[in-house]
Amino acid sequence: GSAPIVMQRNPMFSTINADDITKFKEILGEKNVVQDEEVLLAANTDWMQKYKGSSNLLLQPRTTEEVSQILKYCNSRCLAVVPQGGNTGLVGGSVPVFDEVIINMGSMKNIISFDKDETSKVKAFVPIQSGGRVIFRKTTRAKVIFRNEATVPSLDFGCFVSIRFVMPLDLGAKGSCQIGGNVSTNAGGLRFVRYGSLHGNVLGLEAVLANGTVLDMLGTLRKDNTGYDLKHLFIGKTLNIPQLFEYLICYGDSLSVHQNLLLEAKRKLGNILSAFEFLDSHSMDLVLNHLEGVRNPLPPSMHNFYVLIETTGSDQSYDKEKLEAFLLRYMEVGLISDGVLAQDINQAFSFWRIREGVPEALMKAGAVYKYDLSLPIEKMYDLVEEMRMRLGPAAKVVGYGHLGDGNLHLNISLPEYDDTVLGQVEPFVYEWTSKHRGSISAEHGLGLMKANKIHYSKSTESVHLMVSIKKLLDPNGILNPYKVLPSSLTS
Ligand code: 2HG
Ligand code: ZN
Repeated sequence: GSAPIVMQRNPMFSTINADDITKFKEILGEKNVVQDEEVLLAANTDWMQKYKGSSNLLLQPRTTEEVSQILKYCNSRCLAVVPQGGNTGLVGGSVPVFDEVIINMGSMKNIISFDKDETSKVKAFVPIQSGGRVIFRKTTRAKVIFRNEATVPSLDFGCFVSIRFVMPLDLGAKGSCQIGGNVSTNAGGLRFVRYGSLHGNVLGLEAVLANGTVLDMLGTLRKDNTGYDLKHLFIGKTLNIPQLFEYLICYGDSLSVHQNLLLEAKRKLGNILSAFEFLDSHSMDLVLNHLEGVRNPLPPSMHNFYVLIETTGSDQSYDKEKLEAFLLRYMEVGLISDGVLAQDINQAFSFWRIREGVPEALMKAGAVYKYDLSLPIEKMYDLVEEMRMRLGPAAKVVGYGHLGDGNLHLNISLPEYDDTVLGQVEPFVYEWTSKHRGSISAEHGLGLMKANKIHYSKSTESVHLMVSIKKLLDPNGILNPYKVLPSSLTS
């Protein structure tokens, strides 16, 4: 069953005809104009199998010039498009809603250059998925060496990482997401607490506007105050730091205790702290029940919250000692009930597997309603508890996420999608968040799911300015329609 989103196809958009296909084949060559049913079915369906489009055409450009030509043509014909990267989005932003043409960016994956001194000028082209306004340049795939300098060739992380350089972004979807999608959606992820948002980590980009205009904003200057900073995204900057990682998983009784622990971690671990993640015991149970080979490294107990702490520093024995002392000290004062320090990289991966495995376990458990909220940390878990009370035994309510960033992933798991349950969840969850001055999307974006909910987090004036910007860059609204902004204002 899919989530019901009632929406009309915008009649302004044309539908594909034989001449269009001929034109696309002229631009891209026969084999990059894909009409194969199986390929289309996969590209029409999102990772959660919740949003399904009905596009009949997928295009695979290989250069900026090709992207530009496709868009120029689509714009002149008023054909709507959806740029698609790894299609790992969680809010229905990366798949067509109706018959939009899918522009698959997977062929544009070259690393053009890597400047070992400063910045990676790695370029390829990957689309904006949910913002849908520009298509930009950046690498998509590279062999990754990360976390303790272990080589993990099977992970095609959507960004460039090499020994001694660390990409300031890591997220659960690393195996299939693409850097274009990451940057275009300003993906948050697991290291935000240390490196901050991609807005601050991207030096430049190349963008193709809806009418095919190519904007070269590929500057690599650190300081440049000439006019508006139009790029505001893209060209990743890797950080030249030796990466020695240490990991601690620990648990305790209440999340408010873990909030204190976070404050202490910021104070005591300071600049080596690189992740502070949490999951509640309900999430832990899901992972243990649904994922093979995962086990709880801590002795069985009645504790309610788990926290995974990662540090990244330059002096292994010093960093390890620091983390050990941290564990002992906070066990003594009762903030932590028990904890385990990873002894090697495999154990570290097994800790991460628990945390990163929560969304996967939820998928296996059935249907999920996902909410990705920024909330004041001290209020955060109240919402989970209220929701649990509200829904009773009809659903399993779990809370996990990036505690270090005040980002809660509230997930509601049930055997199948159920409108009655949904009616109890929404708009309650948005109202609650708005009342506490939180954000209804900390990192996943608004996509299709929350396009009409933006007012819970943004003022009318701000939304109108966003609509004006969208209209300026994409006057016909062909780029990823129905997403992000309320359709009543954009069409
Ligand atoms: C994570 O932090 C991702 O694991 C996914 O942002 C969260 O599925 C979710 O709700
Ligand atoms: Zn997350």
